[in-house]
Amino acid sequence: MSQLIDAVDVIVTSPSRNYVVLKITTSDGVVGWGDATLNGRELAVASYLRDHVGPTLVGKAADRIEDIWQYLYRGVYWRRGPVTMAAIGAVDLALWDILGKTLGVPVHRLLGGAVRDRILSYTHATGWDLPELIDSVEARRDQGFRAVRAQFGVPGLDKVYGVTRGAASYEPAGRGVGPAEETWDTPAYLRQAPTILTGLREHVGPDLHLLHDAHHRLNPTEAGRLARSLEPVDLYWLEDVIPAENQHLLRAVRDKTTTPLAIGEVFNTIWDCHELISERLVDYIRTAVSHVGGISHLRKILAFAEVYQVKGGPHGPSDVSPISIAASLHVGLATTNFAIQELMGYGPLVSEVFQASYRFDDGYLHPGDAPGLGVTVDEQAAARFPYEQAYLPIARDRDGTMKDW
Ligand code: EZ4
Ligand code: CO
Repeated sequence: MSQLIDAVDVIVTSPSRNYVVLKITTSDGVVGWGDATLNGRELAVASYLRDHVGPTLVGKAADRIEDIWQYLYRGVYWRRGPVTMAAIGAVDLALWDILGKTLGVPVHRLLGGAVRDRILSYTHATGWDLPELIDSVEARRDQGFRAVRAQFGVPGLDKVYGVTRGAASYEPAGRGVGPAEETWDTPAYLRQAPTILTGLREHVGPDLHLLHDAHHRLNPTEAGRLARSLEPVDLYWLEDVIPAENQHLLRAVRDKTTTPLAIGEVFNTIWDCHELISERLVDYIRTAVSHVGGISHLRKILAFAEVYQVKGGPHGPSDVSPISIAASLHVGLATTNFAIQELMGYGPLVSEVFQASYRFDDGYLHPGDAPGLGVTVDEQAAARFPYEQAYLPIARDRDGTMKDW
């Protein structure tokens, strides 16, 4: 006899960043946790779940995970999009968590079991100039990381997204009623990138994996030039060189370079990125487990990608909660073409709300063997950190024109 879904609750909490947590409780009192966080649009997903999804799930069998996914996707006229898919993702994560807890097994065992012992992980390093960047990368290497994303300042600019000056910690979403505004200069960036990343490679030697993120700011001509100029750096990947929705334009970038390309943290379904995969315009697909409709849908994307020798390297910044990191790691442990997991890391308050059983050791992550996803949420702690408006900064060219995010 299946357990029924008894209650669906939404918790919004802000332990230094805003997180939306979905709590599903079954008739037997089993609790499953899902992540519904959508950076800068958190309350839209909270309302979608609270007002439209939650009431329709009460009374349904909690172990019919795929059918509930289809019900929320095919059964609704309005499909796709980040708000819808983050909401479906949260439900999916919570239901896999419940199934694992009910059976007493970690979720990766429900996905076919481990195909690897541990999952390569990368984190962020940031430095305004080469000496600062080297310090930051070396500090990450001292922590055990074998793969590091390197972001750097651009001469003539005051600020660059994802880059700090000095040793300040970096938390990209600023609190306030609207986004901060920054100035951007593509020619100056294109001049700086090969200089600083070549210098970094010379310093760190050949073994450390280096990654770099261009945050969708280039056109295909600029992107091709950048990717080609970075070939001597031997990047693990170059990320988000052009706006992600301009998929077929990636061919122009591809044709100019052998630098591996990664894109897709803004995609929400397989229908958003199937051409990119089947035409092999990327080496790595970056869809995040919660933003792409959960474990059930990420598995389908990766199964499709496996056919084309494209690998998964999911988004994992501090704006997806530890519940998503755990879910992604369960997928990663059980999915053969899963390459690497981004782990930006969290501020100290986040662990007061989320207690995660995944572990980091020697540059690799493991989801742990706790039943379900292995993350619990302290609701009393969550209540101490009410929602605050917070947004990523936007960037404009020197003449005031908006840049792509
Ligand atoms: O800009 O998480 O790869 N990581 C990134 C992040 C994203 C933010 C968006 O919410 O690109 O820094
Ligand atoms: Co990115």
